[in-house]
Amino acid sequence: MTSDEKILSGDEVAKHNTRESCWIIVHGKVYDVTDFLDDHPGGSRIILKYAGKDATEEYDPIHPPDAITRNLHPSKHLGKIDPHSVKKVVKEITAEEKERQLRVENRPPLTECLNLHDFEAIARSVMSEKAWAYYSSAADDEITHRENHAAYHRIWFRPRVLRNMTNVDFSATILGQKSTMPIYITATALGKLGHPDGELNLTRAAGKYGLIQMIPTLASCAFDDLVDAAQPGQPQFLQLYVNKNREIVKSFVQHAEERGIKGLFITVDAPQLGRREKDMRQNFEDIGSAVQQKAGDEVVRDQGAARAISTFIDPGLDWKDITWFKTITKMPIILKGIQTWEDAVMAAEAGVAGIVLSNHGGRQLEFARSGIEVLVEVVGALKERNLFPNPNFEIYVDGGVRRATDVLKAIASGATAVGIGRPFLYAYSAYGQPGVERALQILRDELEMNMRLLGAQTLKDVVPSMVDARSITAHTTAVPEDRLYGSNYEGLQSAHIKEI
Ligand code: 173
Repeated sequence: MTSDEKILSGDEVAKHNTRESCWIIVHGKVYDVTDFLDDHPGGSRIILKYAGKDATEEYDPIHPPDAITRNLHPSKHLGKIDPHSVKKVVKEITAEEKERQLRVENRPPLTECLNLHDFEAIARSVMSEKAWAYYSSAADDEITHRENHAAYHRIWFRPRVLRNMTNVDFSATILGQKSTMPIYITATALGKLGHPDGELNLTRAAGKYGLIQMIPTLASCAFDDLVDAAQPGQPQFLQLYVNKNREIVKSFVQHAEERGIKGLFITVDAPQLGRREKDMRQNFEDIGSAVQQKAGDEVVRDQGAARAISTFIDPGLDWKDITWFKTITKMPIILKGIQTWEDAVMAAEAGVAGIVLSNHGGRQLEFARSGIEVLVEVVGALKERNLFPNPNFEIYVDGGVRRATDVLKAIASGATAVGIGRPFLYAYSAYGQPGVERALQILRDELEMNMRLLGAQTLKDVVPSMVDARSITAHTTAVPEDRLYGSNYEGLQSAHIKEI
C-alpha cells in the first residue's frame, strides 16, 4: 500500500506528540517530521506545538502548499488522515478576537472607501493582530517608512492649461508589457496572513484591471497556482530572493521563464532581514507556551515571522552574480532596492534592464532615503553620463505611493512606473478581491482627473518641468501632519511587562 492510500486515525497521530516522535497533519495528510525538527527554518518549537495534531491553519499563511512535500523525504509521508477522527487544535476565542470579528461584520461598505488610506485604517481594525503587525511593521522607529510617504509632500506641481483635456490616456508600457496604468503590484510576502486566498486576490484583480503583478519568492500561494490564475496573456513578473544554493535559484528562475514570467526582479537590499519590532513582539506569546518551554531547543522565536523564514537568503550576493544570472535566463533582469546614484550607474553599466529605487517599504535600513528622493538624484547622475533616457534601462520607484499625484510626481521625475504593495494587502485583508478592485478603480479615477488638471494627455506629456522637486532633499515635512495617513500608525510600543 502506498502512503497515499493508507488511512490513519486521529488517535494514532495524537500519540506522536513528542520531540522523539513527532507527526503532524497538513491538508489532510500525515507527516513524520521528527528528523526535520532541527532543520525547520522557523525552529522546532512551533512544530512541536502542533505535534500529533492538525497544523494546517498555522502552516498555511507562512508556507507555499508544496513546502512540506519539497522538504520531506517521501518516506515521511505516512498517509491520509481519517477526517472524522481528526483532532483539531481548538483555538481559544479570546474576548479580543470576538471584538475583532464584530468589527469585521460591521466594517463600512466598500463604497465608503474613497482613497487608499481608508483601506489601511479599516484593515488595521479588522485584521488579526499578527497579520497587521507583520504587514505594517518597518525597521526600527519606522522613520524611513513614514518618510517614504512624506517625501511626496515635498514635490509640487507646475500644471499646464488650455491643452484640450477631453481625452486622457495613462496606459503605460513596462518592460515591453502593456499596463493600463503606470503602476504595478509589487511583491509582498506571506499573503495568506491577511486573507485565505492570499496573493490570488492580487492576480485576479490585476487580470481584471490590466495591471502587472510581481509574484514574491515568499508568497503564501504556490508560484504555479499564481501563474495558473492569470488570464491568457496577463503578464506577471517575479521577485527573487537569492538562495545560497544556486542550483535551487537556477531551477526556480528557469521554471519561471518557462512559465512565461516577463521580468526577474532580484532583491538586492536584504543581505539580512531588518528588525521589525512590531512583528517580533508577536512571538512572545508562543515563547511563553508550556509546550515550547519544555521543548528545550535554543531556536530564537522572537524574531518575527519574516526573519524566521528568511535564513535561506544569501548575504554573499554581489555584482558578479548579476553576470551569472544573465547566463541562466533570457528574462529581463531588474535590480530591486537600489538606493544611490553610484549603484544606479553600476547597474546601467552592468547592462541590466532596469532598477527599482526602493528601501523595501522602510523595512530594511532605517534612515535609508525614499525612492522618490533617490530618483531625482539618479536621473541627474545618469543624464550627466548620457545613460538616461535609455529605452533599454527603465527606472521604477516604490514605497509610500498612496495617491495618483504621487504616481505622476514619479513619472514626471523620470520613472517608467511605480510599485504599490501594502495598500493592496490592506484592501484584500479587509474586503478580499473586491477591495483590490476598488483600490485600482480609485487609482484610475484619480489618475484620470489629475492628468487633466496637470495638462497631460498621455504619460509622455508628464515631463520634468511639471514638477518642482527643489525641496526633495530637505528632510523635513513641509506640510501639516498628514492625518489620514498618520492616524493608521500607533507609536512604537515597549516590552510587555507580565503580571505575576
Ligand atoms: O519585507 C519582508 O518582510 C520580506 O521581504 C521578507 C523576507 C523574508 C521572509 C519573509 C518576508
